[in-house]
Amino acid sequence: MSSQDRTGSRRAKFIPITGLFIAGALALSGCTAESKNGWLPAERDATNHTGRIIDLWVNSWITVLIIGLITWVLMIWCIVAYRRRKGTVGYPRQTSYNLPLEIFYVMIPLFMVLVFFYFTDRDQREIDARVDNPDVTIDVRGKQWSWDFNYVQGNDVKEAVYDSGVQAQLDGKPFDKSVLPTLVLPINRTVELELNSRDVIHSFWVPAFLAKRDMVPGKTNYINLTPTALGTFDGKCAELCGEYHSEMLFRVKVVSEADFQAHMAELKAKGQTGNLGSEYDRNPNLNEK
Ligand SMILES: [Cu+2]
Repeated sequence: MSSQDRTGSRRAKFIPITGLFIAGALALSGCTAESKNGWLPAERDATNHTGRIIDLWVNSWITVLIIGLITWVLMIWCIVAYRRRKGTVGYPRQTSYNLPLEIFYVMIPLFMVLVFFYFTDRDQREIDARVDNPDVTIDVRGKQWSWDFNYVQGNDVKEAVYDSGVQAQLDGKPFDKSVLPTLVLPINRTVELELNSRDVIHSFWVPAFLAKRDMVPGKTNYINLTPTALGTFDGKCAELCGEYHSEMLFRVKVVSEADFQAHMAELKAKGQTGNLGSEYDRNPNLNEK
């Protein structure tokens, strides 16, 4: 067999293998509901932000996979095409200082980082923008190890009311989620959550909303969103905050406007009027106003 034939048969083998690899990658990334969401724990329409976050995540992955594929193919090609052949002696030709090539491989990654930066920054601004005059303002206070939800008087809250939670009891027995403190939100209304802590650093996290933000003593952080799907979602503290951190659970219930008003009336009927504000914070140094 001549050397030309050998190269030909090798190439004939290499192409189907590469094809198989690409087809396999595409099949694995097939279009299940989970893969369309980039395996994030959220539906596109949970809030006004979730679609945007899912798009940023999925498109970033598609981009890096394409870049990865090009890089891997080039690497494998170099390894195969320039491998040491039988009968070769000594070192291969040593090269250095290829200025155009060096500029090329500095500029391309820099360009990619800037593109990622641009889209991340654009979406983050959009997500973090505070709405003027939100329909519902809720002062959420994290405490070791539960939550207080203060519905602050405003457009959709006729009278200030509160709900105060106690920590979940995770003792290994089947756990009844209905006893968890529940943040009730009306669908399609603008919501501002004022995130505060009564003691140590906590973190407000609702996976289904793709929203998580630290609650720092003495500082108010904000989450602005509009829930756009009815449902009940799990929430938890996402910052190790002491012995019973894992029991610092809550739920978010997105309900109709009528059900929201019914919940406000229910809290009022229980006598839970007014708000449990910073006067109940545990760190006295932070209460100086
Ligand atoms: Cu916590």
